[in-house]
Amino acid sequence: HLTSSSCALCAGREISSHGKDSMTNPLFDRLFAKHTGKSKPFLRLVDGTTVSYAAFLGLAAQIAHLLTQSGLQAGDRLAAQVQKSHEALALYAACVQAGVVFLPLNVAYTTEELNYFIEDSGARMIVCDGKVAAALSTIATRLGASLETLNQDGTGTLMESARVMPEAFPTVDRLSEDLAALLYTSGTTGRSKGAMLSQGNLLSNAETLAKEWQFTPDDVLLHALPIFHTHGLFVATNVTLVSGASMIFLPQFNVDQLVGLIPDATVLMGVPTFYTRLLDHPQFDRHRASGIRLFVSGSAPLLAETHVQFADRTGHHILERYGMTETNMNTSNPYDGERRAGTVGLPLPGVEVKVTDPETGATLPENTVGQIEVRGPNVFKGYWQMPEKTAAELRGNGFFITGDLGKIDEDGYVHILGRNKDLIISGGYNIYPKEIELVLDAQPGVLESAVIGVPHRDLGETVIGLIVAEPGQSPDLEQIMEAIQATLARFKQPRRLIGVPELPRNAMAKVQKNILREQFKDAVHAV
Ligand code: MCA
Ligand code: AMP
Repeated sequence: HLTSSSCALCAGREISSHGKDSMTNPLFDRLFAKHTGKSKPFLRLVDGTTVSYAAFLGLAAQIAHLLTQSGLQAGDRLAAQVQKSHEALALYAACVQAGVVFLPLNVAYTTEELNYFIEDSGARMIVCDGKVAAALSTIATRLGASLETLNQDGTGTLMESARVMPEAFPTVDRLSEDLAALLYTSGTTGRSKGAMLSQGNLLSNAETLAKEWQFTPDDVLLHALPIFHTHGLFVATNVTLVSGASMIFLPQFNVDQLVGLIPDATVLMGVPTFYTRLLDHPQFDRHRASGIRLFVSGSAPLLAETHVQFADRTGHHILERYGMTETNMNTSNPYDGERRAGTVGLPLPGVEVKVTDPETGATLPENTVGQIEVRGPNVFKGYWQMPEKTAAELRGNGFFITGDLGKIDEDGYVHILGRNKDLIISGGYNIYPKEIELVLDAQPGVLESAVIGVPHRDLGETVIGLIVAEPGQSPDLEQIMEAIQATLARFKQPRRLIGVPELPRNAMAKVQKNILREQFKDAVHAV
């Protein structure tokens, strides 16, 4: 071993010997602490004001004080359903600094959905918008959890209490394998599973992506994604932080706003809907896009046609990558080199990808379709308190069975060609049919239902529900639509319900969704 100043592995880090890292909280140190005192803007907000790295870290420290003073300890869960704001992002940083496990929740979730996540995770603190505080107070009381409010404009009890705290906080010790976040993903049984992500999972992926995508402190990322999912929170934000770049931080996606701001940015990350909407915008052209060095797409398949149209319009080849909540990012098209339309590129450094036979688990040769499995430092620690589900998907040898079907071509590019799991991806949001079918089946007059995804020009896929009536009944489909509003988040609600006499089944009595998808492929036309 060389001295740390001359050793490439140790460059820039305080390391006494390899494997023995003197850093106390690797994720906080590598993402946040190294920016302490920097006056450089970290965020540019929609009103044009900026938040420097120093100010952001001061805010995070104040919140971290509040968390610990409220009794939260390392490893405790904090569930947050809050609108996108710089304070909401500082809450994430505060959790990392205080060693608290961050559990971000989609703002579209209903109270019923939230109750499940809060209860299942055993959250010790809930942070929500003031508008839903009353609805969540019952569960908070039952669990003995604190309840704080944070509104989109930064008002609410969280910041009221935090603002009087010191702007420096003694970072809580955490190890690389300690949990940093719990992100819920739905499941084929209809019961959501909490994916346990460690500090090391998040840090390794952020460092790999920043290097692969050649991020520098000069980059300005145009951030229009939500911050309660992997894409907006870990891919976009962590990569920016690890490279000391900055972000234009928009409260939500708005195509006119995006077109206006694109000339101020160097990178855009989005789901395919971002790119189809940009292509539909008359003012979006080569000139507007000329300052951008990298357009990234992920979370759902980008049609090869969109890739080609975008290249024709702007001269840019969108870089498509592939990831999951459980794994962060697995593959990416190359920054330098061919970005192959219709593929998700090559395995990231340190990540192994293989295609296996779903029956035997044997590795298949190139260009043969099978299930995609991944292994690497990015792969999660398992599902929260669900050892059987973890064992079913995460092999003892570390390979995670993704549920995606695909092949690896002769040049090593991964092609995703279908799903072994019953999943719909609408505008980048994942929807598990089983969860919706359970709600539909419980409606009066409904014998059974099947929920499928059908092609949608704007969202990629959209949800429809096929309803079989109980004998002699004719359920009111409009009433059913109304009844499900309180239970299911808006994005999960079927855009159409259609009555059918029966569902096609195979010899094993399993509903043949492929037949239904074909039969109803034109059931919903793009708005
Ligand atoms: C909004 N609505 C939706 C969706 N979004 N319905 C279905 N699918 C959606 N994705 C509802 C709204 O509630 C509204 O309901 C109606 O549809 C019209 O909304 P619209 O104004 O068109 O929507 P929008 O606000 O413009 O949002 C569309 C969007 C947004 C920009 C595509 O959904 C979005 O930001 N998606 C990104 C999701 C994401 O970050 N995914 C990453 C997950 P009403 O009819 O009542 O008005 S992480 C992941 O997948 C892995 C790890 C990965 O690889 O990244
Ligand atoms: P999530 O559960 O939100 O983490 O979504 C993960 C799923 O999104 C993956 O298992 C894939 O099915 C899908 N996905 C993510 N990125 C891509 C992509 N670039 N192309 C196709 N599917 C993708």
